[in-house]
Amino acid sequence: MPVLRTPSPGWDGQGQAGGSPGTHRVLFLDVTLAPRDPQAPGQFGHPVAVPDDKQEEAKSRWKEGNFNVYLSDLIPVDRAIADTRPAGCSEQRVHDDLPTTSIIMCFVDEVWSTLLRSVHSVLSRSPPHLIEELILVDDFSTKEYLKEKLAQYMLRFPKVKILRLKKRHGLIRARLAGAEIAKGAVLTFLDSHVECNVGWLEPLLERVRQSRAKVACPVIEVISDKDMSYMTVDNFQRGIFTWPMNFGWKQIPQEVIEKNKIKETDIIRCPVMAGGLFSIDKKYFFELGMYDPGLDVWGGENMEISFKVWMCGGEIEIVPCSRVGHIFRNDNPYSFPKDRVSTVERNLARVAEVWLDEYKELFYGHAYHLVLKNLDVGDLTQQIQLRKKLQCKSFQWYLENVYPDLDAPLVKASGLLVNIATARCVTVENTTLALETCDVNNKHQQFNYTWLRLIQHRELCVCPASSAGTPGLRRCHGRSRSLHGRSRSLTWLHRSLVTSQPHMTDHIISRHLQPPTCLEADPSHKALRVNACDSANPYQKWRFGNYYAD
Ligand code: UD2
Ligand code: MN
Repeated sequence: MPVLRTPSPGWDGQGQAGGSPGTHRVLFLDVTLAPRDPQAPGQFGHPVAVPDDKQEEAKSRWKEGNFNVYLSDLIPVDRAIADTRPAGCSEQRVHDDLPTTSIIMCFVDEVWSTLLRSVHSVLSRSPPHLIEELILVDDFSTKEYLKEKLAQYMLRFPKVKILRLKKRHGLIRARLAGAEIAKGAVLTFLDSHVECNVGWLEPLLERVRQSRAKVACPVIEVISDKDMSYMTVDNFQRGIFTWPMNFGWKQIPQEVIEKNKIKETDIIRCPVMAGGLFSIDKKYFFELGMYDPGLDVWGGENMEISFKVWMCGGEIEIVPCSRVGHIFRNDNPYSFPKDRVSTVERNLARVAEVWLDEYKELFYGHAYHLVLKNLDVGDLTQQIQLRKKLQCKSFQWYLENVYPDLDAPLVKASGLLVNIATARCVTVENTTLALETCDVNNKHQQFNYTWLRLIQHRELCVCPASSAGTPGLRRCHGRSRSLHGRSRSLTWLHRSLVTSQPHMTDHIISRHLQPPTCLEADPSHKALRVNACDSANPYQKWRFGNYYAD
């Protein structure tokens, strides 16, 4: 029989005293199967050491989950962990009428003890009346213990439902399958190797109750993959991304914290979420079109949902009083139907195509191999229609209002294009190019060097050889990511060979011609030509007026 242990009074003993009507102090619940053994390995989230005579076994079992599976099996499934919430969290009040939630936990070949600990931590540290159900979505696991044995074990928890997928869907579509059958007002997604800390749930639901367009994420703490200890993380972390859409964490600068008097318990608005752990109003999730179902297996869905939420009127928040531990692993312990890298790249390219507007060039510029391989991202009609229907804002709005600290210059360089030897500037004369005296106010001397490596003047691009055999101009046509065929012949390398050819950085190189050739000022000083590249030749060296990126 489960024992209910409440180290501090669960309900605020004074009823409404000290708080507004209809609210209560966040519940401190921590149910155990039996009184806890303080000597048990890993108890209280402490680190565990592998005994000398078990090193081999521990090593050989590592690959079952890409973490210390041997130790996970030693640790009680309902171990205690330190209450890592910032001071003040336990006094916070939440509404009595919080919405109920369906917990959705997808897994594929998850380690037995870790999956159990995840489930136990949810059920023992959440107010039962708020948990509508816990849906375990089995994404076509191959391990025998996850079949009948798991079903039998979970019989003791009437709220646990197991949804078995008939083929491998990947975590994105598996979550959608869970969402389809969920009955709670709010969906709460969790990974299958987590430990929810005390008081984790109510603060998340409180945010969603406040506004259905708030998507609430707990602080993700670290369960060590090596010694299974539960470790807290620094406060004031935001979820961010860098190009080409790599997720990361970034601390709010100390001066910003001081200037704005940000407290440890304050909600943190995030440009993007990590992906795995969040609560979202179910109806709102469906209105947003859930995840793009064209995203495959793993990766990029956190970018998609984050952009979608922000640009279509919602908010992504980290709730410091809600804390959940997660085993971070160096590699996925399961196989990918296709390889991991190309799966994630394709997912991200779909996200870029639908959400990034003109900024998608930054994505492709930072992942230029995708341009070269002419990646097929599949049909985007539905996603683009959805964005229209929801009347979402532009990516530029997102950058200005949500993530102003992201470095996102639309082009790599711009302004005059000056020849070093002659100090003269490339000038557009009707549809041809000439070298003239430089004049910053001359509109015909303005060029952009784009992320797609075009040298662009309005809709025209510098091409290495026009019909006259000299460099000329051509329509850049469609500036799209698919730079196939003719338009790829319009690409130039400039300042991008710093590591491989440091003596050629000032050159403007066309690799389209064989051997590669360089843009050069003609001896007349009035015209342009292309010639065999020569690192010492100053007539082949160029400088744009402004550089925004390397
Ligand atoms: C992070 C997220 C994860 C997801 C992923 C990008 C956190 C803590 N984790 O990577 O939730 O957003 O980024 O997509 O924010 N799974 C399946 N089927 C699959 C693959 C995975 O069910 O084909 C399950 C898996 O068992 C796990 C969950 O999905 O419970 C997330 O996978 P992960 O733990 O390998 O991802 P993680 O934490 O590296
Ligand atoms: Mn995970």
